[in-house]
Amino acid sequence: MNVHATTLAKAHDLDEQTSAFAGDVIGDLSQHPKRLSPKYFYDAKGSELFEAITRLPEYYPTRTELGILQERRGEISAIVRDGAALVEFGAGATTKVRLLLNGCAVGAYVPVDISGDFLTAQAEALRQDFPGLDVYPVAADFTEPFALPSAVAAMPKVGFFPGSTLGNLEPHEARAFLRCACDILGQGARMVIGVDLEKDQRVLHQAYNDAAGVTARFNLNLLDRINRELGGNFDTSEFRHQAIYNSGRHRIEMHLISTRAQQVRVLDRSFLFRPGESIHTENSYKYSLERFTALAHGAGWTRRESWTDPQRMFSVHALVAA
Ligand code: AVJ
Repeated sequence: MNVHATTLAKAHDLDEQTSAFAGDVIGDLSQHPKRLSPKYFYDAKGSELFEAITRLPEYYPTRTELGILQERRGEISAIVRDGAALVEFGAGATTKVRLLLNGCAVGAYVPVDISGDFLTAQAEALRQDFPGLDVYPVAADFTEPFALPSAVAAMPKVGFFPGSTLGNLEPHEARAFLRCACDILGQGARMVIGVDLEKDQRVLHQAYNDAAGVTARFNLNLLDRINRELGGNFDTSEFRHQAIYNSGRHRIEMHLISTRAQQVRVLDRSFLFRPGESIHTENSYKYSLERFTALAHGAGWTRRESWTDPQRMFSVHALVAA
C-alpha cells in the first residue's frame, strides 16, 4: 500500500481496497504530468462500459482475437495439457476462456482479477455451465506476485492472458509481469497470450475514438468513480476524452483534458488544472512479432507458436517457459 494510503485510511476510515485506490489517486494526481492508473477503470460501471466497447464496430481487438481462438482452437487446445490448471490473468468476462474450456480437459480454472465482485459472479456462472469444473477465483492485482490456490499445486500450469491487456503495461513492466507469471506458474509452464499488433494509425485512432462515444464514457467514468468512492468533486463535463497514437512509442495514449482552469478536491487534497492540462489515463502498446518475441524471451519464455488473423490485426501466441 503506498505512502498516502495508510494516512488516508486512518483519516477517512477507508477499507483496504479503497485506501489503496485513494493512495494511488492522490499520488498520481500529484505527479507532473498528472496521471491515473488504467487498472482503476474496472469498477462495476467500468467493466460494463468495457463490455460495450468490445461490441463496437471500430474496436477490432476482441472479435479478431475470438476469431483466432475459434479458428485455431485445435492447435491452441493442444498447448493446454489434460488435467492442467488454467490460470487467467485479468479475467474479466469469460467469453474467451469458455472457448478453451470447451476444447480442453483442464483440471481446474483459476481466474485472477482486481474487481472481486465481477469475478465472483463470473465464477458462479461458469460453475453452472461447467458442472465438473473446479473454479478457484483469486481477487488480486495480477501485476503483483500472488499465491495460487493450494488445490492446484500439483497440477501442470497454463497461463491465459488474452485481450492484449499486456499492452497496458510499460515495456519494462510487461517484462516484469511475464517474468513474475513464469515464477508463479512454475517449472515447465505454458502461456497462451493475446497481443495487439501495429497497424494503420487511422484504424487505431478510430478504435479508441468510437463514433458512439463509449470509449469517452469509459475514460470519464474514472473521474465519476473517484467522486463516488473518494468523495471527489470532478465536474466531468469540464473534461474531454482524447486518444492519440504515439508512433515513436508504438502506443495509443488516452488522456482526459481539462477544458478550463479549475480546482478539484479529492478527500482532503485539492488539485489545480490549467486549461488544456491532461490527466494521462492509459497506454495501449502495439507490438510487432519481432518486438514481442524479444520481450517474451527477455522474461524467460520461448515463443513456440503464433497465430494471427488473415489481415494480421491481432496475434495469439503459445509461450513455453525456457
Ligand atoms: C483491455 C487494455 C486491452 O487497451 O485496448 C479499450 C482497454 N481502452 N478501449 C485496450 C481499452 C480503451 C483495452 N485493454
